Amino acid sequence: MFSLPVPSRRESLRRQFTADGYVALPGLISPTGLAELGREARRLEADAVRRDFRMPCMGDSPRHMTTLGGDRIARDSPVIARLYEDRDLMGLLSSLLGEAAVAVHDPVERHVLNVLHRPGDTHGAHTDDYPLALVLFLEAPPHPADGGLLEFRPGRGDLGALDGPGVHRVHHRPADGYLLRSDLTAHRVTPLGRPGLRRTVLNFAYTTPGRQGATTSSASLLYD
Ligand SMILES: O=C(O)CCC(=O)C(=O)O
Ligand SMILES: [Fe+2]
Repeated sequence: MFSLPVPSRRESLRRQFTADGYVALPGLISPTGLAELGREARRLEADAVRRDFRMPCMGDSPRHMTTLGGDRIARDSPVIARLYEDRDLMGLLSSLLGEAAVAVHDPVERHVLNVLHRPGDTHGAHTDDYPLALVLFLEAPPHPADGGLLEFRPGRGDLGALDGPGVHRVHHRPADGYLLRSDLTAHRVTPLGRPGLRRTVLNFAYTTPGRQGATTSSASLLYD
């Protein structure tokens, strides 16, 4: 399912991750994995819920997207639930973090599906409850000018930093992944620019030993 970076590349990826709180993992999903996860996501999307609101605990930043929480995903997609606990994948994440990465206990937040599919759809500014977000791209707008870009500000957890200098803006393609130090790095997804675009991701959240429990109400508002 995954084409994991070879061990000899991991030290330089770890250094990038430590420096920026972000590391790109292009082509992380194998071609057969992308086909299978795409089928799973299309099936799951039928039960996903449209969300249009502002997130009170995240500076009233906008959410315009369709989501499905992890408890529903685990029930309806054993493939994704198994993949989340893949030993080789968690080994990679541990080596990039420089300490053990472990599964999140909360069944809602451990793996979620986020679909942006209407013009203006956006996942507004926030930080996550858990330290690691592995985001897997199943669909993405073809061109950076179409929107759906990840914006983040290395080393800054305050959401206002996203409107200042030093913001990184990244385009991803289907089958790409990235790892984000998501509790300490303010991030958001820019609005889709025109009709006909879709951006579908799975977000796998991981934590460190002994650190469990949500710190904000944001996940319950977005996924319950
Ligand atoms: O879709 C993305 O690239 C970011 C997702 C995200 O930030 C989240 O699910 O918390
Ligand atoms: Fe996030």
